Amino acid sequence: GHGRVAVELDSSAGVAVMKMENLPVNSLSLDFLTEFLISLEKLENDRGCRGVILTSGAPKIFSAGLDIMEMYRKSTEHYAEFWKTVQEMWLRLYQSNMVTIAAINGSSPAGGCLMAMCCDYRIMAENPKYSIGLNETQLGIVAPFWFKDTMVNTIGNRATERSLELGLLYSPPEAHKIGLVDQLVPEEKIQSTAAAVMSQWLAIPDHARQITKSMMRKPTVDRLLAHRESDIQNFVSFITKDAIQKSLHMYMEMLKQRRG
Ligand code: CO8
Repeated sequence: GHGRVAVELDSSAGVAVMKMENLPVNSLSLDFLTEFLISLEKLENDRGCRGVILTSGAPKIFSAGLDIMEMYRKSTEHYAEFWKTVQEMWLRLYQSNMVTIAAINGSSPAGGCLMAMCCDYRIMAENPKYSIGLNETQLGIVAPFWFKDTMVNTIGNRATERSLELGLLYSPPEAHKIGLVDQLVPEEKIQSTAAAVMSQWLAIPDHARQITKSMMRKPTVDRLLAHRESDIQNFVSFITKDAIQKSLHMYMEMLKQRRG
């Protein structure tokens, strides 16, 4: 399929808006991640684009995180391919040369929170119905070390330890308080605020900012690059365990029942 990532480039500002439109909840399926990577790569190679605002076209949801169906009753080959693509998304987004701003206009659990944390700056709509966090342990699964590293780099060690062990999903004010998001705004102001923040960041010379970003993030990236293959093997052997498949099944049933 096509058109699950809508890209609008404002050439005069040098800023693109990347709107995720994998309805209903922007779950990160293999197909969606592949399309996302192609769109990001195009912008990365476009000299006319210096900044990206990442946001959602799905009502009330930024992204529901990794597509659970990609982790359930599939072949080991499929799991390996899926995980490699998740790694690739993180590597590309976390190391982007562009200024990346997340305009979090909905809930953002797990992989959705990871995507937001990859950005240089996070603005969240102050809607009490939205939440954000790495809730993996609530599904009976464990966030990989590079999810953990990304969170440590964002909110520090202690807040990460507590967040990860309890699988906490934070309301916007809580997320702001611990620094998981940088700014809260009324929902209708989120795009204009993102554009205003973007112009502040773009006032800094690209070269100096890019080298600084790389200096901050490279050690974290290098850790995954050094263990990329074993991280894939870990994921495959973890996700194929009966107990884990059972946990995912129960979690999906819980989601269904919650809906009534
Ligand atoms: N993957 C696949 N399908 C999903 C997902 C998902 N992550 N989330 C929701 N859906 C589906 C629902 O099952 C439902 O499908 P259907 O209509 O066919 O029954 C549809 O999307 C709509 O969902 P809801 O009715 O629940 O919509 P709501 O608006 O009420 O709620 C939420 C939206 C808040 C996103 C809610 O669906 C939710 O909480 N989803 C689960 C989010 C979550 O926990 N994601 C974690 C995924 S794991 C991850 O990202 C990192 C894993 C790291 C792996 C490490 C292993 C080693």
